[in-house]
Amino acid sequence: MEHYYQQEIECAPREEILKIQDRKLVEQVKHVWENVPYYRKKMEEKGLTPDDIKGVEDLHKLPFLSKYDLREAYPYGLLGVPLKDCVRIHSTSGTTGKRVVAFYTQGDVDLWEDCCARAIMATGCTEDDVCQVSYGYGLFTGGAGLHGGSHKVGCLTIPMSSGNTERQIMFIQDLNATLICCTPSYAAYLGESMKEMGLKPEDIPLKAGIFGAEAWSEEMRRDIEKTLGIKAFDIYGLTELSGPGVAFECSAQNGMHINEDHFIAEIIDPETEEVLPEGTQGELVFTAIDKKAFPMMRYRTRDVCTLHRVKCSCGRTFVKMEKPKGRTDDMLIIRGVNVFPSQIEAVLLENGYQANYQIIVDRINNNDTFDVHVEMTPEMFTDNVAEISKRQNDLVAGLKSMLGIKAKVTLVAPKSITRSEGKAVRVIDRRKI
Ligand code: DLL
Repeated sequence: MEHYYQQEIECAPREEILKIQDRKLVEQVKHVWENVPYYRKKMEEKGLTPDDIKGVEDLHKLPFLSKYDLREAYPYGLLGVPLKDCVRIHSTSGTTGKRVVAFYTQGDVDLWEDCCARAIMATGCTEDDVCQVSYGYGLFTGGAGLHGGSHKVGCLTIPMSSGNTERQIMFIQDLNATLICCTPSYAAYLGESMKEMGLKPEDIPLKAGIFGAEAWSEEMRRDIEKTLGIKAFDIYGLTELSGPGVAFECSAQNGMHINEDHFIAEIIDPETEEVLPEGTQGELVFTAIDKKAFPMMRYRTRDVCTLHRVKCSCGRTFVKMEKPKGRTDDMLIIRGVNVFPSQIEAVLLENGYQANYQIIVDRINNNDTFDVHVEMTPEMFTDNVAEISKRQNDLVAGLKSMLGIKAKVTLVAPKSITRSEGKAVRVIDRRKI
């Protein structure tokens, strides 16, 4: 049986959702025009006033916002309400430059937690479940978002945060956690640690997991489902748009429903900025139509993705986004070829490896070098040189057929690549371009 948190809206006919979007967009444009001088100036530069935006069909006229604008307006320049009306901030996990600081009113927190509650119930979990939140708590939105959603559903919530893997497993067992929320790379690491402790999937009570905050492949999903004995669901979001829960996966497990009563999605060509038809791959752009403290208009996410409006077996009518392929700023251009870490990951998992790898790119004598370090699993670990060499060659061939270019593959010992409790670091780009 499919469970919903807000069935009426999640399954509303398209026309009804469009009407809601039209109304909210018009209101939001007025709100931003009156309260965010930074964006008003952008509209004026395009010769626009709020009267020009009568509904979703006029969305394409509005100016974009990007990371650049957030940096320029840091910290208060995009605030849509007086600071005294804000109750919370969160911040991105980025390591370079100024971080993004996002503000929330109580109403903004409320709608964000609703989105996370929808994601939790779409996994089949209800108030009868025990939800272990193993995303980081703090400035990162993962912990707070899923924690709030779990409360709204009425789950017994374990606010674990990330780290201390043995205690994570002990709590799952002792407190009967049935749902776990963390990054997919940490879920894979939990599986690995369980194996080492001699635990089998049937020894733990987990039945579902909600994994997001970084790109992960279908192969990795199958791997996690097998080692933890659960169903693994994707969840998408970003700090600028509140956090996790902008989109979430349902029982169909083939793409994430975007919460269209709160966010309008578009796909654009990142070069020409032209809006592309549904079904075409491009950069995902979001307009938040409810959020008042940090109202993002046509925000360029840099995530590369495709949208599909299809009838879903779960009954939800919200448009679906595919798993993001990567980010435009994550995409490596090696010897002129576009390479996403997720493509490399898919080849590794197909060949029986786990997602423990690192991509090292450099430029020597004007030529790009492309090295992939891959951990052997404990089962395949050997000192037989001929066998290692065969395995390496197989991976070189697999990567060549996926990417069209040759990589140097080095197999390394199990556990030699540093594990991450949050988002994994997959790429080291040493090129000085
Ligand atoms: O990662 C929010 C989040 C927390 C999402 C927990 C899901 C679960 P930021 O730190 O601002 O926010 O990073 C946002 O992470 O633009 C994507 O590039 C990437 N990302 C988030 N979810 C997914 C996903 C949180 N399911 C950036 N698949 C986004 C692929 C994802 N990439």
